[in-house]
Amino acid sequence: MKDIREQFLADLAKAGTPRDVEEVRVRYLGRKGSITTLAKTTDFSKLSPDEKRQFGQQLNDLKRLAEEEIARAAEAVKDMAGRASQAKTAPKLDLTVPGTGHSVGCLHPITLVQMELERIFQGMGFMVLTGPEVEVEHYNFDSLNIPSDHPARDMQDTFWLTNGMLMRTHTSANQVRALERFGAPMRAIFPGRCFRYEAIDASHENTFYQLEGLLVDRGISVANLIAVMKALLSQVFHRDVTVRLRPGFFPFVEPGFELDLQCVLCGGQGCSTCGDGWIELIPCGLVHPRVLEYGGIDTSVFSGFAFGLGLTRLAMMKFGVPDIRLFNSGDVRFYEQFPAAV
Ligand code: FA5
Repeated sequence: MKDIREQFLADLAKAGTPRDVEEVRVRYLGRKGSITTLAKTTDFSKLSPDEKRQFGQQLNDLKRLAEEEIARAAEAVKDMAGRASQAKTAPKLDLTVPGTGHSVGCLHPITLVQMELERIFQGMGFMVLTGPEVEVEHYNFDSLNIPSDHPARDMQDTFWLTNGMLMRTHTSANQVRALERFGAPMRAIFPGRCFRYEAIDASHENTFYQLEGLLVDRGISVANLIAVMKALLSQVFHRDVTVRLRPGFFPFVEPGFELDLQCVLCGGQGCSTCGDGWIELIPCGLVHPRVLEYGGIDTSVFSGFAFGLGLTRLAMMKFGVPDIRLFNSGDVRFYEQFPAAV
């Protein structure tokens, strides 16, 4: 029994896999295993009662030891096998490999300029409002003194929806909406996306941003309009820029102007972005009385000015972007070049 015990422990110590352990179990505790055979083949009748008791107890002890040791060994090799297969599939840790780092998102350059303008206009007491991008004809055209037979409609090629609505062609569509809602006096800006069926080039997109401004109060004149435009441009560019004001026609203003910015890319020499050295930036004028009336405003008391700043074009000039198509390109290498805030 002593020999069997020692041999059993030695065999078990060598068992390194679940299969080895099972083999040892069969060899000692199986039907023909040495411990089982010893119990079966011992002729108890030849033993004295004392010897019987002693032998029986030792045999039981050996059996229990064998069972316990096999159970323990089976657990141990199972753990080892699990760890080994995990180690095979787990990625190896190489501390010398350069880290991947986190890529930090950044604000879109148009968002940066929009936020800056909102700050500037809020400083002058303007509300920041928004309106729908899918608009009804009334607010985009008719209430702005552009009836359906007016040639001015041709100036803005439009995406019509099958239900008669349209993708707004300009943020001026917000004017009468706001007048109806807030009345006069009021001052607000409306940044947002506009859509036109355009031939695309370096300075024209089919989807671009404008920032509309509307101020209605008592005794508003062109002098107020020019003062606000000057305050705006000096704060946006943080330096002197050359502008020119020339007459411009829009049915919803009277008189109407075009405020052009001398191209900051070529210094006014003329380039592929501006053409003749000037960028049309802020059409503006005094709000046409008919528009005020559409908004329910008493024109004998109130007058106002409005402007429709090309936000995308302003971002081009501010950051020196030569091609408008880059803004909608989705190219991260372009976006990454802008500051986190302005
Ligand atoms: C208008 O959209 C008028 N609603 C502006 C206005 C508002 C006039 C209030 C008077 C009073 P215009 O079509 O010119 O006007 O567009 C205004 C500005 O939007 C342009 O000066 C230009 O900077 C920008 N813009 C127009 N079309 C595009 C385009 N396809 N791509 C990029 N920017 C454009």
